[in-house]
Formats: sequence, structure tokens, C-alpha cells
Amino acid sequence: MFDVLATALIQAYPQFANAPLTLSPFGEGLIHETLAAGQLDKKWILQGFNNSVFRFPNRIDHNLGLLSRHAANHPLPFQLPLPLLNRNGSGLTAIQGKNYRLFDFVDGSTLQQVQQPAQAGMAAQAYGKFASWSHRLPAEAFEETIPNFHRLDLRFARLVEVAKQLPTIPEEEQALLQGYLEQLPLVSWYQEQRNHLPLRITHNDTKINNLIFSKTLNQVEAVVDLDTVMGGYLMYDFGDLVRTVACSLPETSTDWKKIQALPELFEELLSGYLEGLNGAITPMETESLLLGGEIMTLIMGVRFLTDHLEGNVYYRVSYPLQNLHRAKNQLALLQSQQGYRARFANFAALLQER
Ligand code: GN1
Ligand code: MG
Repeated sequence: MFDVLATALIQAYPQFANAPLTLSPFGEGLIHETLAAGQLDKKWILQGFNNSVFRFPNRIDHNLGLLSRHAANHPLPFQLPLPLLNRNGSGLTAIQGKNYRLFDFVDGSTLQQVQQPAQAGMAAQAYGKFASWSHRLPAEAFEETIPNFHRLDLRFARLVEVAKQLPTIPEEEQALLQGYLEQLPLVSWYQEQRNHLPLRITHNDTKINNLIFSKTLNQVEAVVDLDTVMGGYLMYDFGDLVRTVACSLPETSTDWKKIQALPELFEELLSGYLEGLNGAITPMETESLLLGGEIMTLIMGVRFLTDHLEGNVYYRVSYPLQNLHRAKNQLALLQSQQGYRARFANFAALLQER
């Protein structure tokens, strides 16, 4: 099935020998196509680059260049895998009308959900370290690889607009839409925060499966999926961790009644993230983290519902109603988090006293 692709890759990359190259689907990404590539006893990750989502590959290159130059004299305790260069010195290789990128394979394990609280702490520490490590780099020097990516206010307005343009909306969608529209106060809070929070360098896709743990799951080997690294707020990175770690079920689950926030894991995440930051955070930023999980869950839910109403034009789906179901999942998780606001705030206050 991948014969033509394999032959073209062998010619394009100096890493490959003239021997059979096997390609097979890999991982759970929703945007790029990810394949594992194997030749003799070596492995790589091959990515079919999504040009329609990432319309500015040069900006990604620019940002990754800034990161790799910084890493050269400020070592990190984990890898940031960058695209390998082809024989023309480029990180992108066009084959059969599609762009591909090749990465070294990082040996280890990925998790869709944490199995133990300590893994939550480790994950949060790694992303916190990433933020403290990049603290001295000027956020303005980073280019927006997806313009307005986490602008909740704009995402919310877009949902309203798409819904308005539909002649009719079925009952289930209407109820869900209503649930989302009731979150307007959170959108206002977000807009207010934008007047105060400093722009930092953030990863912007800090879900748990964008970390590669060691095989024994006792340390983080790599932070991957760096295409959305750009200017952002710390609450984005902390928030996407809360969304994907401090939850009883993954974003694909349709077991609505069992979808809940897990406060113990939130606490592990907050301790770990602040530890990783090691002081590189202002009091206002710390305060903003408390609602970061809500913000990111709301953004994702709004985006899933918008995509459903638009006919699944953005996210990969494995069945037609999947985006609707993801949106339903995220609203349940969001509402559950909102029941824990006081508890999260108390915990944060206790942490500060320590
Ligand atoms: C996408 O490609 P992937 O699965 O790492 C998305 C994220 C969402 C996520 C939801 C560029 O990430 O924003 O959080 O799906 N990335 C982009 O699972 O839209
Ligand atoms: Mg990913």
C-alpha cells in the first residue's frame, strides 16, 4: 500500500539504506498522518504533513530553529525531536502531492491516560520545565503557526456564527449548543485575562499523548508535536494537561455519565507544573492556571461542535457523529471541573503557603 512512498523516501533521505522500508500507521494524532517507518533494525516516525491546517510551514521552521539554537547551549532533560533533513537540506519532502517529514524514533511509551498520579506529576513538570527553559527567549520572536489558535473569544464567536447560518439544528445539537452558550462568562473572564497576562512561549498542545515516557514510565524522554509552539499563556499549557490528565475518561469516550474531573490529579498537575517552572511565573499567571483546564476544555468543545456543524472539515473522525460526541464529552468534563473551583483554589492557596 505504501510502496511508492517507501521508494521515494529511500531516494530522498540520506538516512535510508537501499533496503526494504516498511511503513505502518502509528499513534492517535488528529491532524497529521503519522506512520512508523522501519528499515533493517532501525525505526523512524514519518509524518504526512497537514497543509490545510498548517498553512505556514516556514513559520514552523523559524520557530523550531529558535528552539534548537536555544537548546544547543541550554540543555533540557528531555528531547525535542526536530524534522530530519532530506538530501536537499529541507525538512519537508514532497511525494505524490503531499509533504512528508521524517523524525528519529524515540524509544519509549505514550499514554492516552495516566495510570498513576506520579505520571501526572512528571508530565506537568516536563511542560513546566519547557516554560521555564524558554522564559528568556522573546515570545514576540516566535511566529503564529496557526493564527489565533487558542483565542477562545474568536472560537466562540465562530461557533455562534456557524450555528446561525444553519437553516435548522437537530434537538441534540441544539441542547449541546445551548450548554456551550451558557459558558459566556468564562469567555469574558478569558478576555479580561488577556489584558494582564504576559505572552510566554508555550507548546499549545500539551495533551498527555504528546509526551514520550521511558519504557518503564518513570521519566519523560521527549516532548513531541512542536508545530504549535509559539506565543501563548501558561494557562493554555497547564489547561490542556488538566483536560487530558485530570479526567476520568479520554476525549473519545461516549460514557457521558462517567465523565468527570479528577481533583487529586489536578493537584498533582499543579504541584508538578509549578515545580517545573521553578519560580518563572507571576502571581497573576499562577492564579490563571486555576481556570486553565476550563478554558482549554471549552475551546476544544467549541471547536469540536463547530466542526460537527460544519460537516467534519477539520478533525479526523472515525464515524460521522464523532465530533458531536467529542463536544458532548468536553462539556460534561467542563461542567464537572466547575464543581471543583473552590477545591482547586484552596489547594493552590495551600501550595503557596508551603
Ligand atoms: C489536535 O493533532 P493532535 O491530535 O495532536 C489539535 C489540538 C487538539 C487535539 C484534540 C493543530 O491535536 O488543538 O487539542 O487535536 N491540533 C490542532 O485532541 O488543531
Ligand atoms: Mg499529537
